[in-house]
Amino acid sequence: MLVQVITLFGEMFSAITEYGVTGRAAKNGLWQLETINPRQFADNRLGYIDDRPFGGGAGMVMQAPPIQAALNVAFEKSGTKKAIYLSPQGVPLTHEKTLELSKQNHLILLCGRYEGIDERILQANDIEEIAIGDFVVSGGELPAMMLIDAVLRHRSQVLGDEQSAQQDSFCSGLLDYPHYTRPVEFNGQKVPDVLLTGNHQEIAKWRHTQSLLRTKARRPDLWAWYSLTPQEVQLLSEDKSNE
Ligand code: 4G4
Repeated sequence: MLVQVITLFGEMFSAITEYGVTGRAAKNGLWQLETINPRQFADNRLGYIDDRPFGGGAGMVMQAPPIQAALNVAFEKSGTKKAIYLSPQGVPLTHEKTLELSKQNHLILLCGRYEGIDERILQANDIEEIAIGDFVVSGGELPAMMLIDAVLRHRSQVLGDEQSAQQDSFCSGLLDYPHYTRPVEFNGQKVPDVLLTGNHQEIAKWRHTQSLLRTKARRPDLWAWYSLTPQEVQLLSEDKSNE
């Protein structure tokens, strides 16, 4: 997969090209990053690509011409004409969207700084505006890295264990269950007994119940849409903590 990112701060992306599972996947040639700095298309020797907003107000706006030039470089090389703009005004990113994007061979991401980019870029191109959450950060780079990481996790060779992406939270529409490892006792807290029994069926039932209880408690939005199977209704009715 070729991921092209239009950014003023390409160096930041070493966080995903050099570390962890995404870093190993890059080293193994499973994906490739190309950053394009719109500064190289500035109309001035100092490389400024921002200007004051028409209509006044605080902050600066990224100018359309250097962004369009950078997009054109990405379009040219990848043979695609679609791009994604990470912005607080975007449609919220979901598990389903990351899965859909993981089936593409190319991704082009546009990272805004200052107050964002000139709106005419969004009108003149096939650009999907995506938000990773209802909060604002200083630039689109961190959101872009989160999107890339989430997308790469769906590609089968990226995670060592083929099963883990499937087992991840959200595949089922439920939050993940709690995890424990050695030691058996820490700070006076013991690992739940059932996990030490070796009874795989009981362990699976306990984990499933924990996922249900957590989702109900923490994510009423997900819970409202979740339709319980008869077995799940049974699991919840058997759980002592849910009376
Ligand atoms: C576009 C417009 C994305 C991009 C304005 C980007 C949060 C998200 C940015 C800005 C972002 C998100 C600097 C206000 C960069 N913040 N939730 N910041 N701002 O996905």
